[in-house]
Amino acid sequence: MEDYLHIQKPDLGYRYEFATDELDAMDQCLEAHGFAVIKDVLPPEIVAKLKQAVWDGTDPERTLQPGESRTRHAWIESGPGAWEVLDYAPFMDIHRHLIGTDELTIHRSAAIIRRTGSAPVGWHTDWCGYATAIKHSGDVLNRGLWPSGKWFYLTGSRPEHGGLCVIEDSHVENWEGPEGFRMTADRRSFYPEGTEERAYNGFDIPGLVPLFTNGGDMIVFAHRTYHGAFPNRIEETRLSCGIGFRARSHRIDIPWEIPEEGQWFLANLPDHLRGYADGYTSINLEWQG
Ligand SMILES: O=C(O)CCC(=O)C(=O)O
Ligand SMILES: [Fe+2]
Repeated sequence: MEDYLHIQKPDLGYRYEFATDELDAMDQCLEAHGFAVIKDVLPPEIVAKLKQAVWDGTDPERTLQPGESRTRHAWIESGPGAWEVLDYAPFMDIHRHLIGTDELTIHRSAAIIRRTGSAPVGWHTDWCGYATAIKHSGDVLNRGLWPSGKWFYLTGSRPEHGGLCVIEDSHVENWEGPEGFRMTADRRSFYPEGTEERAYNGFDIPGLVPLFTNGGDMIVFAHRTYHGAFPNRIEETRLSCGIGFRARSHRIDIPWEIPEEGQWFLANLPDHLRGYADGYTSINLEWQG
C-alpha cells in the first residue's frame, strides 16, 4: 500500500514559507503561485486548546471510528474553545492583512477530524464562482475573491498524515488543468485525459506541492487554487481547523434561516467580539436553491 512516506518537501525554486513579519513577501507568493504558508502564527498553548476545541465541536461524543473522517461546518459556533482565538491579536492582524481591512466579519469556519486510515480528499477548488445556478450554500458563500484556506493543520501537515497539497499556479482564471488532465464541466476538479469525468484523487500530478507544516502554521491559498489531501496513514488522528473572514462591508443576502446553533452563537458571543458577527450568515447545509 502506498504510504507516501517517501515524499519529500519539494524545492520549488521560490520561497513559499514566510514569517509573520514578512506578509508583503507572502502576498507576492500568493499572487504569483496561488498559495503560501505563514509560519508560527499560533503558539503551542493555543494549538493545544484548538485541538481540544476541534474534538469538542466535531465529535463531542467521540464516536468517530478508525478509517472515518468528519467535518464540522460553522465550527466557530461550537463554543468558546473555537471563538477564543479571535482574542489573539497576532492571529487577527494576519486576517486583517489578508482581507485588507480592519472591519472583519466571520465568513466561514470548519474543523475536520481524519482518523487513521481515512480516505484522501479528491482534487477541487473551493470556489463556486463558476456556477451560474445557485443550488447550495457553497454557491452563495464561496464566490468571494479573497484568499481561501487559512487552515491550521493542528497535528501537522505532511503526506503520510493526511496533509494538504496544492497545485502551484492553479489559481488563475481559466486555468486548463495539469498536463495530461481535463477540467470537469463545472470546473471544480479535473480528471486524467481519456478516463471517465470524475474528480481525481491520485497524487501523481505535475505541479503538485505537498505542504509540510507545524500545528501553528497558517496555510493560505487563493480563492481558485486547486487542492486535495492525502489519506491519513499514521497512528495519530489528524485535526485541522480554519476560520475565514470577509470585509464587513461585503453583505450577503442569505436565502436561508440561521439554524439554531448559529442563533445560539450570535446570542452567546461575548460583547467585545460581537463586531465579528455583524453580517454573519451561518450556513445551512440543507438549504437548496
Ligand atoms: O481535509 C483536508 O485536508 C482538505 C479539506 C478541504 O479542502 C475542504 O474542506 O474544502
Ligand atoms: Fe477545499
